[in-house]
Parts: sequence; C-alpha cells; structure tokens
Amino acid sequence: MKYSILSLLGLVMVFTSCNDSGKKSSNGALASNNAEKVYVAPGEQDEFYAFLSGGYSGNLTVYGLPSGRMFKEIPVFSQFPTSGYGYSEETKPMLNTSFGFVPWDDSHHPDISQTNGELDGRWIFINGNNTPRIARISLKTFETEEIIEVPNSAGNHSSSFITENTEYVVAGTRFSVPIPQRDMPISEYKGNFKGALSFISVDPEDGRMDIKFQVLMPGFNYDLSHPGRGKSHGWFFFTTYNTEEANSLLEVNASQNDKDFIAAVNWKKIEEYVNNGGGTKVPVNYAHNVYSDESHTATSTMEKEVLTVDPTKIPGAVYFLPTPKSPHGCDVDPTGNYIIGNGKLSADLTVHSFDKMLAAIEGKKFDGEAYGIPILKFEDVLAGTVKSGGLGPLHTEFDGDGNAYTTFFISSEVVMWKLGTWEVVDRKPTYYSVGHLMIPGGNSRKPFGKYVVAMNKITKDRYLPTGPELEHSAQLYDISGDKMELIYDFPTHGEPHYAAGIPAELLAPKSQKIYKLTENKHPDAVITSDDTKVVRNGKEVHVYMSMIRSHFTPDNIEGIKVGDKVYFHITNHEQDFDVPHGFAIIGANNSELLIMPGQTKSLVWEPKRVGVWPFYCTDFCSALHQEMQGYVRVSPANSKVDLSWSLD
Ligand code: K7E
Ligand code: CUA
Repeated sequence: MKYSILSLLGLVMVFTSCNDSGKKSSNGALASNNAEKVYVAPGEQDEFYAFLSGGYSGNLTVYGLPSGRMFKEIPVFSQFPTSGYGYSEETKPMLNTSFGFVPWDDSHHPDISQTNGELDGRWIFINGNNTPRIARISLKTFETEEIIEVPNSAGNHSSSFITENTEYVVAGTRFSVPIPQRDMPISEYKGNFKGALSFISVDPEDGRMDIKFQVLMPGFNYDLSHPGRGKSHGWFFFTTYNTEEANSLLEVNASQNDKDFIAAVNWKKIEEYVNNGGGTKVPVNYAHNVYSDESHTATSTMEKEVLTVDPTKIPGAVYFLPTPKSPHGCDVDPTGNYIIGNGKLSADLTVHSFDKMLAAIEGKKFDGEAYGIPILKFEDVLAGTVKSGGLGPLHTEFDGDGNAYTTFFISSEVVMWKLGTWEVVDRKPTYYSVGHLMIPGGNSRKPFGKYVVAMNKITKDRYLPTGPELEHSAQLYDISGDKMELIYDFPTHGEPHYAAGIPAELLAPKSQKIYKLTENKHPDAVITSDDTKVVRNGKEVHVYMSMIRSHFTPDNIEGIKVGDKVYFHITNHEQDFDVPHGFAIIGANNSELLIMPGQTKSLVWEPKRVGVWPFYCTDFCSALHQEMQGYVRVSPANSKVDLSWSLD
C-alpha cells in the first residue's frame, strides 16, 4: 500500500513536469471564431459575473465572463489598503476574533444564496480556513457585511456551502481537534479528537447568520461538502479522509484505508431534534461581526455559547458511505440523486445514489459502524463508477444537460462525462494542474451550462514571466456544443480555489450606486458642511469633516499637539454614481480611506512631530483633484495654540 502511494506521487512529478513542454505552438486555441467568443467590444458588457476566491489573499475577486476581465477585488478577511477596509475605525471590528485582530485568512469556497435551489443573487458566502470564519457579502453593495467565527473548528475547509433555500450556510472542520480545546498529548488523537460540522442559519430577510448547531463527529478530516437538492434537500454530504485518525505523516498514514467515507447528514432531522430541545450548550468564545450600511460601521460581539449535538443520540441523523481513495471533492448533481466522491488517489470517480442510500437505510443493510454511526455497504449505495482514464480527480461540476465535468489534478485535464451512463464524452487539457472548476450555477438545481472555468494551480509559461512568483492561470471553455472547447486563458489573483458564477442580468440591475446622505446614520456623520467642527476631549481630537469636489471642509486645522490622537471622521457629500474621494495624511500608521458618496469613514492619526502636515484626496475625482488638499498644524505637547479650523 505504501509502495503504491509513493508510485502515485512519482506520477505527480512526471505529469506536472512533462506538462510544461510543447505548448509554445500556437495551437489554435485562439482561432478567430474563438477570439470572437470571448471578445466583449468596448462599451459592451459581459454575460456573467464570476466570483473567484482569493485563497491566501483572503479576499474575493470579481471577473466578467467570457472576457476574463477583473472588475473588483472585494476585501473579506484581509486588510485592504485600496479601500481602507480593515484600516478604518468602522471596518476594524470586522476582523476581530477570539484571538484578537486577525487581518488575514485563506478563503476557498464562495457560494451564492439560493431560493428553491436556484441562484437568487442576494449574498455570496465564503470561508476563512485558518482562523475559522464564514463571511457574508452583499451582492448589492459588493461589501462584506458579516463575519462569524466558528468555534470548535480548525481549518474551516468543507465550507461555505448553501442549502437550497439558504436555510443554512454549512462549515465543516478539516482538522479534528480536542473539543473543548485542552492540553493533551497529540498521540492520544485517535478516539479523542472530534470534527465539528457547523450549521449556521441565515435570516431570510437580512441574511444575518447564527450558529444553530454543531454536529460533533468522529475525529476524521472533513474535506469538502455539498448540500442535497431536490429529492435530497434536507441532507448534506461531506467527504472525509484520514479515517485512520493518524496524527503524523498523513501522506502515508492517512492513505492506509482503501475507502474513507462520505458522511450523509440528515440536517432536517437534527434541526427537528434541536428545535425540540435536544443538544448540549457548551461554553465557547467567538466573534460575530456585523457591518451596517446605514451607520457605515461594524460592531463586533463576543458570543459565549454554542449548541452541540452528538449524532449517535439521534437515530437516522448520520450515515457513512464508503468511498475509495481519500476523496476530496463532494459534489451533488442538479437532480440531487447523485453524490460524486472525487477519490484523489485514484483514476476513477465513485458515484453514489441517493435513492439507493435511502433504500439501504430502509433495509437496515449496514456494514458495521464507526463510533456508533452506521456504515452502509459500498455496493448498496453505488450508482456507478466513471472509468475516467485520468489521474487525481478533485472536483466535479454540472451543466444541467446531464453532463458532469471533473478536474484531474495529476493528469491536468477536465473530463466531461454523462450522468447515468458514466461514459466519458470528452476530455481537454488544462495548463496546468487544475484544482476546482466552475460552471455558473453549477452548485444549484439550475446551472447555466455555457462556460466552464478551470482554475489551475500552476502557470509556468502561459503568460509573460514575472520573476519566480506567478499569478495562477484560469482557462475558459465553451461547453455550449457537444464537446468542450478551450477559448481563453486569463490570470487570476491570489489562489482561486472554488468560484461561483451568475448571469449578469440577475445582479447588475440591482447593484447599488450611491449611499443616500439623508439616510446616513453614522454617529459622526456631518450631513451639511455647517456641521463640520473640531472637538478636543483630553488628548483625543475629533475632526468632523466633509468632502465634495474638490475640497475638504475644513482644510486648515490648528491647535493639534504632539501626543494627541486625532480621529478624522469624514463624510463624502457627493450624490453621484462613481465619485468616491480618498483621504490620506502623512505619517499615518494605516492606509488611506476611500469614501463612497454618502458614506462616512474614520481614520486615526497620531502626530509624532511638530510641523505643518498636509493631507489630500487619494482618488482622482475631478480636474481639480490635485487641489483637493489641506494642512494640519502640529504644535509641541505643551503649546497654548488654540484649536481652530477653517476653509478659506
Ligand atoms: Cu480542492 Cu480548498 Cu476546494 Cu483548493 S480545495 S483546489
Ligand atoms: Cu477628491 Cu480627488
């Protein structure tokens, strides 16, 4: 067994290195009709939005398809100087956690909210892996509105996937850990560590998240997950690896079992159990951060309790489906009947049948149990095997026409196959080592099967070299015909893992243009320039400032002293679309602020030296943008200069 794993690893190296030759030739990927397919003429717009996770950037990037043009980077888990997110006083609380201020994370899986199993385009959710968190982003403002920390979790990877009416966003732990966390020998992992699967409810009106319950599972690694849909709505499926419960050298020790499991979780049953008072409240400590676009301010609340559930106490709550070769992706087809286990150490894909699973449960045909959770018989739940001929399957998406598309990391290709007959229909190379792929709506009952985007881990020679570090590559395939056709290459930002796409017509018309100044509820907003002022409170000075093309009110401030802590609260008085102003001041230990029309943001500045120090607008806002500037006079700490402010 160990030998075969090693030989597979050898194959990884052969495949990834030999892939890097022979694509210099202009191989017709940009034949003229393909160029037309991706060409969005000046002034025209793309057909789809694509939201690509940023991986280790901690953010989410927004692209147009088919053009591959990047429109925006939405800051989520990382400080972002481009907008001042995580630097302004209003947004710092978004990055608060039980570990303090954590201005970075590793974001993998975005998922768009759904109604009746179809994309509704209200919110997009994404996971932070490292310090377990789930974020909710408004698809009206494209701003991160909420971040909830997930306690009892570690490596929040099988996340953040949405049930078909956005009842829950689900967050599963990749690493099992002691629950509650405690000081114990690592060697006692087996049988003692637990894996928490968190079901976070989403308020249907305002999207607010709340951890409804956590299912405490055996100490496996819960790698990926997807919701049931249609007939399997009410269930959630998680791939596991390391059912060996190894705690060291997992590359060998977690590959001993020929089959790990897909855990089928009947969340409706568990929901009923907790609604009837089941479960145990345990003390925890986690941050729940909410941003309001009325007050333009985030608040962070520390929560102290979470409801945990022991699945063995609820008959019928969880079953294990044996699945070969350390499955990675866990994907459910649009009908909800097929659950695909992408066994990454294999050439084959295992497809389970939901109908067969129910029949096997009904017939109580179990093959033993693991920690009290019944194991179904592999043959009883198997719908079919896709003999792919590829190596290292990772993830599968669906086009809604009965076809599935699976990425193969090791053999660097996307394989198209038919649901039900399991025959391979087509295969196309990727450049190189593809991870996830995305079809707009591919994780819903209604995919929009026109394009598939492959997100590749390795770029090598696809673009002009940029030193040792390259942005990752993505490839766009046209899947509107019988076969896949590679039509475009584009670089991405950070490391996109998964992505979510949606027709532009579902989002563009409701995209917010400005914030109404009259509705600004920020406590430090100045709604008219007459209200601007500077107030001293001991060593704290608050500057209530407004901005409009092309000046600040006030733009001359005196009476500030070394050792003061100066808060600039600045309101943008513009009410036109796309007229933000920026604010920056010399020596500030943070970034600029970018303030949208009608919005108020605050920046802290601690002047360290006597002098007259300029501030200015950082966003080129008019022909007189360079005139949009001002001065702050800073006097010695013991100075008697009176506080004063003025404009002309
Ligand atoms: Cu396969 Cu984090 Cu979804 Cu990366 S994961 S590829
Ligand atoms: Cu305001 Cu430039």
